[in-house]
Amino acid sequence: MNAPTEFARAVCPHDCPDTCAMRVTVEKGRAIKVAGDPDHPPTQGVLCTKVSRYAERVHHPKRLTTPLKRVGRKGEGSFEPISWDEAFTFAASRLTEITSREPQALLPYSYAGTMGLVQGDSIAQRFFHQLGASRLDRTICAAAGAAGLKYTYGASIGMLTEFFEESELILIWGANPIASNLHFWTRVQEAKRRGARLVAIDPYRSLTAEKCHQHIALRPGTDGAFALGMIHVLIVEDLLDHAYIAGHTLGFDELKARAMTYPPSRVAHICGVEEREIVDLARLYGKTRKAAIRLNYGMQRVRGGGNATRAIACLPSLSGAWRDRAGGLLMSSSGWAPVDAHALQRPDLIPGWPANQPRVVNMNAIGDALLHPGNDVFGPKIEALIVYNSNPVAVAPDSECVAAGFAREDLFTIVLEHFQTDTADYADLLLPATTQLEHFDLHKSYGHTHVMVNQPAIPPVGEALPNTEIFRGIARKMGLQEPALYESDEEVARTALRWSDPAFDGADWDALKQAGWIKLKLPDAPFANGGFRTPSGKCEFVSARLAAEGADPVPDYLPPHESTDGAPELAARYPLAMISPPARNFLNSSFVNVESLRATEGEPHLDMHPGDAALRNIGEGDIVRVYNDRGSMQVRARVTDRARRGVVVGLSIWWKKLAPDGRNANQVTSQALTDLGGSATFYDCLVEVERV
Ligand SMILES: Nc1nc2c(c(=O)[nH]1)N[C@H]1C(S)=C(S)[C@@H](COP(=O)(O)OP(=O)(O)OC[C@H]3O[C@@H](n4cnc5c(=O)[nH]c(N)nc54)[C@H](O)[C@@H]3O)O[C@H]1N2
Ligand SMILES: Nc1nc2c(c(=O)[nH]1)N[C@H]1C(S)=C(S)[C@@H](COP(=O)(O)OP(=O)(O)OC[C@H]3O[C@@H](n4cnc5c(=O)[nH]c(N)nc54)[C@H](O)[C@@H]3O)O[C@H]1N2
Ligand code: SF4
Ligand SMILES: [Mo]
Repeated sequence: MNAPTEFARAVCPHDCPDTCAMRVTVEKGRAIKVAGDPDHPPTQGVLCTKVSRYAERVHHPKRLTTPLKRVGRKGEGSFEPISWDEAFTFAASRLTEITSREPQALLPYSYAGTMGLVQGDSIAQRFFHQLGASRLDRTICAAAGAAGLKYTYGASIGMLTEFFEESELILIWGANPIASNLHFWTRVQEAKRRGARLVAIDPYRSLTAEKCHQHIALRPGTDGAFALGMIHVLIVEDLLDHAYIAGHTLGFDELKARAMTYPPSRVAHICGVEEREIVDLARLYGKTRKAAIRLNYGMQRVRGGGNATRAIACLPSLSGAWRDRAGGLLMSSSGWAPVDAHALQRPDLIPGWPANQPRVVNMNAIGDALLHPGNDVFGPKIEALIVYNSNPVAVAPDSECVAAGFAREDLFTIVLEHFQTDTADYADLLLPATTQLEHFDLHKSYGHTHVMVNQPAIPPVGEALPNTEIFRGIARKMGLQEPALYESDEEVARTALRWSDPAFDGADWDALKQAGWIKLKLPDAPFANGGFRTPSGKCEFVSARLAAEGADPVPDYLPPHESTDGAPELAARYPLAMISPPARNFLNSSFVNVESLRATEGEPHLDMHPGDAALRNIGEGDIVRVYNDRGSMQVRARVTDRARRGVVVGLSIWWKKLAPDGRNANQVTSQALTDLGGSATFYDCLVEVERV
């Protein structure tokens, strides 16, 4: 007899702009199929390949199913099962001992393993705040771009994704949507059918770039110069919307003065492209009414990422593209959602807040923070670390240093995970967390403008618990009394949104819960009549806030830390610029352990231009060593002109222990930060490559 089949509605939790609605087929308490919800407009019934395999991940034989306590050496990954009561007691006694001496000796480390507002940073943040622990600056991905948008538009807001279908010109800039923003690519396909021209700006001929009409393969980290060159042409050839500039922007004269120092001849030299590529694109852009820019995070993982974002963000305000709903720019839509971060995370629980502000550790410098404690830069030594929703030993830059930090015998580390990742190997206490199919959550999106509710579809696998419940369990054993720590997941979700915001159009929590999602009510062309969220209400070419912080108020080009201009001596020793953008079948380091997806990616590769390969006597399929002063890894070379001359590309992020040599691309990346936002500089990395 067939078991009864149930269907549940869920939301894809992954760090992806698409935030799909999922329908889960459940039989006998197991998820047997996960599919895209045909009723959800952004999802259109389709999931990407990875998440179509979500059931395989949820019911993977290697899911963590009980709490585990370390028995072997640090990093060895040997554990024995213990009960939840023992786990909570152990965690509470160690954390009480450490934080009663020095609260800031405890540091959270988390990112976007789930984008859910509840399982992401609600009870967890309240817990750390209540203890007065160190705070983490969550900067590993998008902080430079977010800062660029904040100083220019006032928030992470931009065009509405659906109207790209009507655009006549789409610049796909530092973005690879076929791999990392699939549902946006569907819109682009529609625009193409209607006659739009597609231009990719990317050092690599990505899956997306090869499908565009034109591909401009500039050097990594030179986008700021490219944009200033375009601005130069727009000004010199008077392809400007003077009325828009006069009414809705601030600082045109200062921007003009800056752009005049970037004639196309100079820019061509900086970017390693032809002069006419800049001039022709600027002309086409300036003359097309419905000109849209899909800017994405690939271009801001370099020293000048914040300034480059600002320079590019000026373009639609110069041309007046904002006047049409199919014109403008989208980097992130996350700022449209009226989320009440204060209510979610309760910084007021910090003892002595707001006078007492515990130190902030930038997550990109976790290696240095763990290894070089006690100096002025990092304050008190970090003695306890709780990692959740992240896999830093694989994903954080300068991995040699990160792993050495995690290996400290005097560091007490708790890891909340689905699997025994590279990071979990270093845990003292490894706690099994539920997946999205097993817990409740609330989501906004950074690629569309729906707010969505995730309902649990199946009971927890093994003894797994939601992150929220794990933090409540530790708090209870520590004797913490604060009621905010013990609110239920749904209570947390209910207070997470500012319902009075006009974008909710009178809807409330019950309406959202009932419907599963709400589309925010926003104008089709958000800045057609100005209305930016900056202090001036204008698009700020010149930023008084930046000036007040002692930074350059006008966007400029900053050469990469690691480049001939930025560090000539280093560039002489390490002449190749390495970028390591996401592989299509992984999601950061998630899914690397799903066998079918790993099989599709094959093995770690390095794409290298035939000219660069010949110089080093490297042939297709050779095993090569990629190295610099920070470390090295071995991968298989693919000799291909997908990589431009001088650039090597290693699609990422492999679990180290599932790579043939036990290493990954972050062996060579650096802890240096961006100009604005303190973001990571993964694509600002010089290496040399040799045949093994
Ligand atoms: N399949 C899949 N999807 C994902 C992810 C994943 O791992 N796998 N990760 C998710 C996450 S966390 C994020 S942040 C997004 C990332 O997705 P995107 O925001 O699209 O960013 P990246 O994929 O890092 O880079 C996009 C493109 O930028 C190019 N690029 C690198 N350096 C430069 C540069 O200096 N200038 C320019 N113009 N281009 C450059 C890269 O070659 C790449 O093709 O994707 C999300 N979606
Ligand atoms: N070389 C290189 N390095 C990079 C990048 C790159 O392009 N190149 N990209 C960077 C970027 S953009 C980002 S965003 C970061 C991403 O780095 P991370 O945010 O660390 O992302 P993942 O590697 O996917 O690891 C997320 C982990 O969270 C776990 N997880 C998921 N859901 C839950 C949950 O509900 N509870 C708990 N406890 N755990 C959960 C997953 O099992 C997974 O192991 O990596 C960065 N690192
Ligand atoms: S990873 Fe992105 S495209 Fe894939 S299902 Fe999730 S939200 Fe959709
Ligand atoms: Mo990211």
